[in-house]
Amino acid sequence: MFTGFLEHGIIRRAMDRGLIDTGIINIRNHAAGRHRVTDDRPFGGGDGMVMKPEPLASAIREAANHSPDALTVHLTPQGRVFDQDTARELTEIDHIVLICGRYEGIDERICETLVDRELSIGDYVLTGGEVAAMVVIDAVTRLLPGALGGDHSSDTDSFADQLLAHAQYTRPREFEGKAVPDLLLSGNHKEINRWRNESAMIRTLLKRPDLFTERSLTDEEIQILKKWQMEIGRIIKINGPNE
Ligand code: 9D3
Repeated sequence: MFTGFLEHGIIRRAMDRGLIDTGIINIRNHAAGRHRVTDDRPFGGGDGMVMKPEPLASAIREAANHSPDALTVHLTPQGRVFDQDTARELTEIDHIVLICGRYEGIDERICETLVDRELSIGDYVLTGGEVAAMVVIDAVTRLLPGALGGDHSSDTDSFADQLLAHAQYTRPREFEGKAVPDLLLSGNHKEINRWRNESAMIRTLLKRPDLFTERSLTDEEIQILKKWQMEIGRIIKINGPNE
């Protein structure tokens, strides 16, 4: 599951540049017996299977051999939801062991003794923790200095990235009868910047208004909202309710 993800794009480049290093431990190699069983029926009965503690403990200890001071993170639906702040936090940590569960979950004694932190990636049900681990690796890696190449450092200033991105266009200037906004072809970078800020504000307002509750507004942003407020006010005045 991990190799395709690790072998392409920005993650691959971050590996090549030595910004990150990854290792994958297959729990099956830590399971005993001819059948290499890693799961068992839950004490107390019920549906589904639980991951046995011994192979998990052995696998986590192998990981700890590679990086003794690692933070162990269990990907689980019961974890706190992973967000951009958490991604930023994790960039400060040198070694992370990501534990990916299968089945209904892992034996609670592992959670108590070998897990430092629990993370979920959102309120939907996956089949296991691997995709969640890749989400964490992806979001953290792209924040590491040098990962994106060029100067994307604006990404780390936490203000700009709390809004949605502005609308984007590339060639051709006209596509299936739809033209690119003239202003973007004007070469007036001050105007273009203003347009982009306005686009970002209005898209956020329409598509993700919840994002505004997380941050305060700059003077420019207040001006943009007031302009639209006036525009909307005018429409209501002209077309407003019939008596
Ligand atoms: C019957 C209760 N289920 C919880 C909703 C059990 C269960 C479902 C799915 C237990 C584990 C899983 C597999 N999911 C993950 O391992 C997982 C996950 C997820 O399902 N959603 C969001 N984030 C994550 S991180 C790991």
